[in-house]
Amino acid sequence: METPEQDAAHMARAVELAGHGHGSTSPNPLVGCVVLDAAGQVAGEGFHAYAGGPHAEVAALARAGERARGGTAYVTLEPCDHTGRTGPCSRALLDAGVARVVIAVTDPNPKAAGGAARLRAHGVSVTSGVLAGAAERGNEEWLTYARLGRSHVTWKFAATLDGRSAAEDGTSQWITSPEARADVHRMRAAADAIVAGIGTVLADDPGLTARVRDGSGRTPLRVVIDTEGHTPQHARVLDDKAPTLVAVAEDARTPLKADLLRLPRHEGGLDLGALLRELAAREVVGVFLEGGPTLAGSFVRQGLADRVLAYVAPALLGSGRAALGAAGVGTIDDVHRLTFDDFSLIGPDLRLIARPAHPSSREQ
Ligand code: AOF
Ligand code: ZN
Repeated sequence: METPEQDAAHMARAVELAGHGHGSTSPNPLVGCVVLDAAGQVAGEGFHAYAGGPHAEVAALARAGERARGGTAYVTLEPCDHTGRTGPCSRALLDAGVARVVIAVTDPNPKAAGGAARLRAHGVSVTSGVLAGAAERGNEEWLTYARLGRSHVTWKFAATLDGRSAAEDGTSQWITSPEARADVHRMRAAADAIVAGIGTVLADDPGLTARVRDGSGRTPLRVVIDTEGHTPQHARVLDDKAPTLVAVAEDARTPLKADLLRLPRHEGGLDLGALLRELAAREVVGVFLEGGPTLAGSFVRQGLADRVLAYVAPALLGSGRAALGAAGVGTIDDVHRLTFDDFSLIGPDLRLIARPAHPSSREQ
């Protein structure tokens, strides 16, 4: 049997493989798998590439062939035990004669879970929880969606070093570099939906489209948070380049001709939890929240900003609009504490990824 160090190393590779599916598996998870032969040599690797395609285990077993017999499989998510778009991976692992299965994270999807128990019942040795933290982070959007029944939110902003997203006169173009903006496009294209508030639509008339290059023909859904239904009929966000949903209050009186999503009011705006549950029902796993600060403040206040993606330019404004509007903090005790997950230089700018110190999606 492999040592805990070997388990961690092979699972780290499985987590890396899972990431290859980033942006193309929705509404399914990112999953990676490494299969060792009985002698402990890597016999096959696989990952889940697109919904409806082979699961990671099946892809890795296909590469391993007969060498899987008596071997060990490392999977970032508990193998499924159901027949959905494809057959059960528990069965595929048993048929291949795998002797040991190492799992990072338990499958929260009640329709598919049960693979670990099935494997154990058939005499396979099962180890769970290996490198669970890394596997959780790699698949956080889908895990939030599957556990909480709502879409996961990445709030993106660009700001100067002193945290400002626009100058005093409202001008805000090109705070960050072309390299940072290209990175934003990549991150945005991996989302299932792009969300903006009516303030941003009225001020900037953004198209909110993303250049998706995975060949799937997929275009992220555009969502405007527009409590009273004030989106101009000629706004670019209503053009035919991508589908658009305009979220308005249940009782909003609006002449707008668009796909309207009526939601309960909440604290002067809309109930954003209800929005994210409605989006999840439409198989939106991850949303990319852009603009503006008022809407972002509402998401933060309602505890619904799961990940913060900040592009910080080495520049100072000293006055002008803050990146984040009121977020329900009156005193320092109420501060929203985050932890940094990652930082990198993108051109001259700094990219920071942070998440709430007490995330809502993590199992307690
Ligand atoms: C995947 N890829 O590698 C694994 C999954 O839609 P289906 O029938 O393909 O089943 C999707 C469910 O299967 C998914 O929600 C998850 O619970 C489980 N495991 N899914 O798409 C994979 N291992
Ligand atoms: Zn499966």
